Parts: sequence; C-alpha cells; structure tokens
Amino acid sequence: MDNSFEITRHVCPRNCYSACSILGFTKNGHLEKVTGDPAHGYTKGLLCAKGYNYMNQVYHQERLKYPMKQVPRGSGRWQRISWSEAIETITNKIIELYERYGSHLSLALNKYSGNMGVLHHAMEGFFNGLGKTSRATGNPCWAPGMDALYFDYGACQTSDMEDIHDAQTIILWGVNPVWTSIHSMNYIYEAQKRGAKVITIDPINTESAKKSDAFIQVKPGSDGSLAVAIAKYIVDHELYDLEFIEKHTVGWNELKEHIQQFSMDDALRECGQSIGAIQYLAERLCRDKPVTIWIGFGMQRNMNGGQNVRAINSLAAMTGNIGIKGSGVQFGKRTTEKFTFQILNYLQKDGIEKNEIRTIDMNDFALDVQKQQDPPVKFLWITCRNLLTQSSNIKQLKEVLSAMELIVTVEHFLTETVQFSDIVLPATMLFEEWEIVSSYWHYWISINQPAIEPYYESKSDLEIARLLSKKLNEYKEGFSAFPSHLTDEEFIDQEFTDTLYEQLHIKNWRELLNGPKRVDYPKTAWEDFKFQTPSGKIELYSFQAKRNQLSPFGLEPVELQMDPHYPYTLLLNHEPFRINSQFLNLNSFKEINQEPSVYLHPKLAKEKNIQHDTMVKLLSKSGEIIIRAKYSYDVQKQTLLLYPNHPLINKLITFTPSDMGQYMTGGKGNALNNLHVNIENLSN
Ligand SMILES: Nc1nc2c(c(=O)[nH]1)N[C@H]1C(S)=C(S)[C@@H](COP(=O)(O)OP(=O)(O)OC[C@H]3O[C@@H](n4cnc5c(=O)[nH]c(N)nc54)[C@H](O)[C@@H]3O)O[C@H]1N2
Ligand SMILES: Nc1nc2c(c(=O)[nH]1)N[C@H]1C(S)=C(S)[C@@H](COP(=O)(O)OP(=O)(O)OC[C@H]3O[C@@H](n4cnc5c(=O)[nH]c(N)nc54)[C@H](O)[C@@H]3O)O[C@H]1N2
Ligand code: SF4
Ligand SMILES: [Mo]
Repeated sequence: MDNSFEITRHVCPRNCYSACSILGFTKNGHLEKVTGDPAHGYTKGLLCAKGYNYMNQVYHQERLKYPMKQVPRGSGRWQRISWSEAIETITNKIIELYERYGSHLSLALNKYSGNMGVLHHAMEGFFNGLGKTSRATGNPCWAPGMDALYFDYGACQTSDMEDIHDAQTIILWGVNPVWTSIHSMNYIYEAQKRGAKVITIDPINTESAKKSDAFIQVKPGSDGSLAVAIAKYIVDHELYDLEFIEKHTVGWNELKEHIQQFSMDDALRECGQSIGAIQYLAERLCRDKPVTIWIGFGMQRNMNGGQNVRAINSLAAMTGNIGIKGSGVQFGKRTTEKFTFQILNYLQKDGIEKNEIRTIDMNDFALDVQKQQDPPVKFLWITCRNLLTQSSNIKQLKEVLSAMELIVTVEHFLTETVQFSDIVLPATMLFEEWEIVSSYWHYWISINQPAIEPYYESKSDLEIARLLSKKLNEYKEGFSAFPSHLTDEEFIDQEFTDTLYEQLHIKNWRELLNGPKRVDYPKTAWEDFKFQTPSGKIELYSFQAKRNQLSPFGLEPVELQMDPHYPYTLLLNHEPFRINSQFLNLNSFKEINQEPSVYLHPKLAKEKNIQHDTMVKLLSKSGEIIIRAKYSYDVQKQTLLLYPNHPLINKLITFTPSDMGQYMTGGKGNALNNLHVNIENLSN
C-alpha cells in the first residue's frame, strides 16, 4: 500500500440499511480514493456502487460552493452572497417574525433522510433552543410497520443477520435486498448454500425474487388476505405450534374462531393465489423451521400496510417462529436509541418559554401547513430533504411554498427544492465533518472524521446551527439556547453514556476511529420471550389495537378499494443506483439512470393497444405525465412498474394515509404504493 496516503474513517450516513464504514485515502488535502472498511463486521469492507463513487460526488462539477440567494424565488437568477449576509438575512427574519407573532411558531423545519447522523440533528436542536416552533414530524419509510410490531410484540427488534445462517426458510416479504440492502444478500446466499430455501413474496418479479428458490407474485396490498389463507390452511390441517402458542401468546382461541368466518376462496381471489401456493407456504412455515421472515418497507406503504404486517406477525407466532435462533420477523430497529440526543436538549428555561412543538405531518405536509393559521407558517428551513421530488401533493406544496416569506435550503446540489428557495446554503459532505452514525438494521456504530477541508465555503448543518445561535444571541442574550461554543467533538462526547461504552467494550468514542464496534444486543430478537406488550406475550388479540380503533386481530384481511377510472397500481420501487433522490446526478450513473420507463405486461399492452417502446400517458387523480412504455413479464396485468426514477412522478401522488404509524412515529405512514393510475396509448 502507498504509505503517503492519510487514511481516515467515515460512515455512509444515507437512509440505507447498511450504514457502511468507509476508509478515505487523502493526499495533499485531496481525497484520492475510498474503499470499504474491513473492520466493519456487517458490511465487511464492501460498499455499493454509490459508495465506491463517493469521490465523484464530493468533487462533482455541480456541487454547491457558496451561499446564494435567488431573487425572485423560482427565477433561476442566483447571486452569490457571503455567509454573513446569509446569516444576517435569516436571523433578521427570525427576529421580525418573533416580534410580529410573539412566538416562533411561524418558523417550520422540514428535515428528513439526506443524512441520518446524530449531529445532523443540529437544526432540530437549534429549533428546540428557540422555544415553540413548527416541525415536520412522522415518517415515510416504516411508520405502519413500526406500529404493527408495537401492537403485537411490544417493540421493534431485529436479530443479527448472522442468525439467518440457522434459518431453514427465509421469506423476503415485500423487500428487495438485491437493490436496497446488498450486504444482507451475502448472509442470505450463505444460508442458501447451507440448504435454506428463500421465498420472495412481491407483486414484481424482482432481482431478489430471481435469486430465490420460490416466488409468490401477489396483488399489491393483498398480503393480509394471503396471510389469512395461509393461517386458515394451518388451522384446518392443525399444523400450528401449540406448545409455543400456549407459552408465548394470548388470544389464540379468539383468533381460531375469528379465522373461521373467512372463506378460503375469497382469500385466494383477493391475493390472486392458488391453493397449491398456500399449501407450499403453510408447510414451509410449519415444517421447514426455523423460518426468518423479512418484512420490507415496500409492502407496508399501503393503506392497509400496518394491518398486513400484523397478519405476518401472527403467522410467525402461530407457527412458533419467534425468539428461536434462525427464526423471527425482521423489519428494523432504532439503534439510535442508545445515544443521549443531548443535541436536542438545549431548551429555553422553564418560565421563559416551554419547548412545545407544533407538529406538521411530514407525509401530508402541504395540506397540514395550510391548516396552521395561528400563526401561519412564514419561514421554512429545509435540510436533508428534497421536498419537491419526494413528497405527495406537489401542486399544493408549490402553492404553500409560494406563501412563505423566506425559504432556506441547505444542500449539496441545486435540487428541485433549492430552485424553489430564496437562500441556499452549501453543506459539507461526510469527508469534511465529524459525525456518529448507527443503523436501523445492524448493530454497528461508527464515527465519521473529517479527511479534507470543507468544499469551498460549505459548512456542516451543525456549524450553521451554531452560527445562527450566536447571531441571535447578539440581538438578545439567551434568545437561542443552542450552544454556539461547543465543538463538534464536544457534541460527540455528550452523546455517549457509560452504559453505551460498556455495551461497545470501549472507554472513549475515539477508539471507534480504529474501527466500528457492535453494540451488545442479543443476537436473536425476543430470545428471552419477554414481550413488551401489556400481557408480556405476543398478542394475537390486542386490546391496545382495539383501543386505537383498529382490529384487535392481526389476521384481518383489508381489501383495497380500486377506482375503476384508475384500475392499475403503479409501483415506484427503491432502486440500486440512487437513494431516494440522491446520486441520480453522478456522471458514472447517467448512462444507467437514463430515460424513465413504465413497464407493463404484454397482455395489458395488447388490451390497451400499446406498442413496446412507445410514448404513453399515465394518469392519476392528481395529474398526468407522458412517459415511455416497455413490455415486461416481471409485472402482472394489474401492476405497472416505473424504472428508473422520474423526478416528476410524485406529481401523480395525492397523499393517502396508511392505517398506522401514529403511535411510534407521531403520524400515519404514507401509502405511496396506493398510487392508482390509468395508462393510455397517446393516439387516444
Ligand atoms: N439502493 C437503494 N437502497 C435503499 C433506498 C434506495 O432508494 N436505493 N432507499 C432506502 C429507504 S429510504 C428505504 S425506506 C428502503 C426501502 O427498502 P425496500 O423495502 O426494500 O424497498 P421498496 O422498493 O420500497 O419495496 C420493496 C419491495 O416491496 C414490493 N411491494 C410493493 N408493494 C407491495 C405489496 O403490497 N406487497 C408485497 N408483498 N410487496 C410489495 C415492491 O415491489 C418492492 O420489490 O431502502 C433503503 N435502501
Ligand atoms: N415516489 C416516491 N416518493 C417517495 C418514496 C418512493 O419510494 N417513491 N420514498 C419515500 C421514502 S421511503 C423516503 S425515505 C423519502 C426520502 O426523501 P428525502 O428525505 O427528501 O431524501 P433524499 O431524496 O434521499 O435526500 C434529500 C436531500 O438531502 C441532501 N443531503 C444529503 N446529505 C446532506 C447533508 O449532510 N446536509 C444537508 N443539508 N443535505 C443533505 C441530498 O443532497 C438530497 O437532495 O422519500 C419518500 N418519497
Ligand atoms: S448507500 Fe448503503 S450500501 Fe451504499 S455505501 Fe452507503 S450505506 Fe453502504
Ligand atoms: Mo425511506
């Protein structure tokens, strides 16, 4: 190895299962190359194509270099400004609005998944330090599933992926890890080599389905009916695990009775399966144990998504596939719960102003902002978020943004959202800042250190928060409680507790610069069978769910209503060469991320008189777009697939709440996959 490189440790902070540890190689202040970090026990030194391309993102020709303002908003007439002008304009507006309304409620923050690091909570921390403000809350990724796991098991827990080596059967239920969680595939392939059978349940014949031993092609949103059919088969053939049920569940007798009312024929029709497929799945669940079921985020982004996850939870329980090595329901977990999040806790002193957040639903942002009138939202801070490509109700969102007095976006690139802002502040990237990143999937915690100077005049979100706080306190001492004197490293110091150090087997977080460490969580989720529900057992019948106006039973099929004008479901799945809206502009991916197309089954194409590789119109309740159509046997007749991502596709989406999410994430999930459309030949 060339010893003249300085080697530094980084961690990919994207909203991705892997949270890879990365080694940066720097020479003369220039990042020369990146590799995966072999010290990371989960990702084992491998990155995805995006990770290996980080250099090209850091030195991308379009990366923002300076603060800029745009007058008027949306005109494209950007003008470079100094940091002091930017901070002054922003703080003056904050003060003016405070004086006008007597509180900071007219300030709103919309931040989500651009960077998931702990120190990237600085803007939430800054807003907390002002007093009462407005805040986008909720979660588009996993809200319904989180609540479902909460109702049935009492919490979200995942087993270490190494446990999957002991599985006999692995069910990938609405998840496509070949695209979205590549490191997990190595564990799955290992298990397959040992003889485990992998089954994918998905409306699309995905890359993961193609690597599986069996593929069950379901109708979108019909997983609850599929689970009911399997449960009925299991009950009828007495295949359930009675010993497990008696020891670890409540509500079995009620459930057995409840299932009787559903007809097998109805359930089969709703999910589009044959009895042979049901028999196959029932037998794998009961005879080829232990069974690991990985429930994806994709399948729960439905109006009935939470209920469908609960149906799978019940199936896993009645077949005794919980708490035993190699079994379990995998969904996700918040490893971030280990940190103090002191960064959020610099509040105004009691008596001056209590910290109360006015919540605005992140998934229904446009309409919910409009509802807030006392006072109205006049100032919007957007960070780590590309609102105008990732949200629903884009048309209303633009109207809402037009009514703001100041929009500030902190970004790396001139995104669609930046183009709708007044001021853009350039953000540093992972090679230019300190950060702590953990995963929602594995248990490894990593520290990110700076390798190079910030790109041109870019600053971290934390540094921006400090600058704002300092300036506001010049106006009035104590106006902002966010500490402007603490360094990045001091902020990191405060995030670790003695308990966490013990669980990581280290004495100081700086030891993580020698390599990430695994937190001592039990390897197998629920191995102590102490469920965190009110009964302490798995609740096949949940009073808590009932109190929340939900079915007490997980096994409850909820059929999706289709509008005959829009009879097809358009899926916009997460893709390998982007993370949401990020990386699409990488030069090396431009060839891959070419023109978006809608894929349809040739039988549907015939009915609609659509030729392969021609332009078609896609229509939804909210709008229409013209797009290229291609034939595919990977989709069924009632499902269309969009690939690669289309930045304008979200204009077709009207926000539809999913059934759950309130409990664990503060708002219902976004049923993005209930995007019902029609498709027309252009000559119509
Ligand atoms: N490369 C890459 N990785 C990513 C991301 C990315 O954009 N790119 N995004 C990250 C983020 S933010 C998230 S939330 C996750 C998402 O990770 P995943 O959950 O894996 O991704 P999705 O593409 O949302 O959905 C997975 C699968 O669910 C299927 N599906 C859709 N509807 C249904 C249904 O009704 N029933 C069933 N059984 N299946 C259904 C889809 O066809 C798809 O194959 O990935 C993370 N990782
Ligand atoms: N049609 C459709 N819409 C969807 C989805 C879908 O599947 N289909 N998925 C939904 C899901 S699951 C999610 S998670 C959301 C994601 O939506 P968003 O949270 O908006 O996520 P991204 O598009 O990944 O990134 C947002 C922006 O953050 C910027 N960024 C990255 N790092 C930093 C940083 O350190 N500082 C600052 N200030 N900015 C940074 C990036 O450049 C990027 O422009 O989209 C949702 N919307
Ligand atoms: S996007 Fe995911 S897989 Fe790729 S480098 Fe980042 S964390 Fe790793
Ligand atoms: Mo997500």
